Amino acid sequence: MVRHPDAPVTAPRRLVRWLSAPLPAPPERLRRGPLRPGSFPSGSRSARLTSQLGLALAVAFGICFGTGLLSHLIQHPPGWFWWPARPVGLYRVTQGLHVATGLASVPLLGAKLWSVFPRLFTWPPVRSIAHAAERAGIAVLVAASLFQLVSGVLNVAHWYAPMPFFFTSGHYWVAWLTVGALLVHVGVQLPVVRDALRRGVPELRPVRADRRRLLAGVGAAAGLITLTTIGQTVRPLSGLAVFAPRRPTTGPQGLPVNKTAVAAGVAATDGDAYRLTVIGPAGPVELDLAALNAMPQHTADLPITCVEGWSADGSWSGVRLADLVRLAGGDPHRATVLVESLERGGRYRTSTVAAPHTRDPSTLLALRLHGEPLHPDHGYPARLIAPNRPGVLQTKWVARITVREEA
Ligand SMILES: Nc1nc2c(c(=O)[nH]1)N[C@H]1C(S)=C(S)[C@@H](COP(=O)(O)O)O[C@H]1N2
Ligand SMILES: [Mo]
Repeated sequence: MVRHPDAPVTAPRRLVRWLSAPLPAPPERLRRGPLRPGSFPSGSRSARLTSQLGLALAVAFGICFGTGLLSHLIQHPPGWFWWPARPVGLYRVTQGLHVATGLASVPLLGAKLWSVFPRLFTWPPVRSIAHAAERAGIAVLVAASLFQLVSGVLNVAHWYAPMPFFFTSGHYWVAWLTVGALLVHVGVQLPVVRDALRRGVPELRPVRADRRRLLAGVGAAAGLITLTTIGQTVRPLSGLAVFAPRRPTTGPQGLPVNKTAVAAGVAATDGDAYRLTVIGPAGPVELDLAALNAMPQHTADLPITCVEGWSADGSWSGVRLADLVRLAGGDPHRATVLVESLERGGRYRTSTVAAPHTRDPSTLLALRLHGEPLHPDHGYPARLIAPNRPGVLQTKWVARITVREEA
């Protein structure tokens, strides 16, 4: 479109002009150290390298954000959200992807930051207001991305000391900040990326060789991290999971433990004195272990899938949750169930079971694992186990079940 020279300058245009008007440069004598021209002679850095790393990171961050958001919604479901009970291992896949893409992003982000590092010292530091805003946006993006990767790795490693905040909330809110800053960054840089990746753009041979070597190295690092950790959730690779904090077969009854009975303060639970209370429309029902064992028993092969990325298969048997709901006069097809633990405190002492899981025949109040009574660390005398649910919702040491009818 050709604008007539006498056409009036519109307000948005005036704003753009004002934002991109050159600001006075700082005095040249401040241009010292890394700010001097030619401070970064490395010829291996190129727009193409940065763009390719950026593309890989955008894919990894995109998957990581999507699967992370899903996990958050499953744990804190808003009214509109619905999560099915089948396929039973779906959450195992999505959460495995979340942790794997997050871990693989570590070398990708490292290489990406190296590739743009000299730009930290561009001169003049700020050319215009628009340029200042862009640089501030990048600062937010870098800080938020580093925060996400570092806090995620610390959480997987159970090292909470360096995190003076509740991990889950911090990781969740900063995820939005990261994605917002990332979208702005992609929007601004898209033309540059498109140019850099266009075929036929000449590239000096040594630059190309360096770029390929670097990409191969970063790819190998990401592959190695994946290979040595993914076995925590992909059983056939469990032998390779030397860097995974949890091996899927290490623990009592061949299953890892998240919180022990001692840590939860329930190690002294006496099976003979145990009573399960089921509260429903027909009033409260009390069941001891003999009564629970006298009910129809069912077996379900279901994984425990911890949000931290490990998962392990178990063969659980016990009473169907749907049968307990019926016993208390509820309708398992419509009922939501609140499950409460003997544990006195702790963030995971209760969980809510939505209707799709309540009515699922493989959702059990499990009394046995692999045919033996539950080990205290796995929830003796009774624990919830349901298909396609995060580990944090698989409440151990269940004491009380409250049936709530859905509208
Ligand atoms: N009451 C109670 N139940 C709980 C927890 C807890 O801290 N308290 N931890 C949960 C978490 S985070 C996971 S991953 C699973 C692990 O089950 P496991 O220890 O039997 O493998 O239990 C869940 N059930
Ligand atoms: Mo967990």
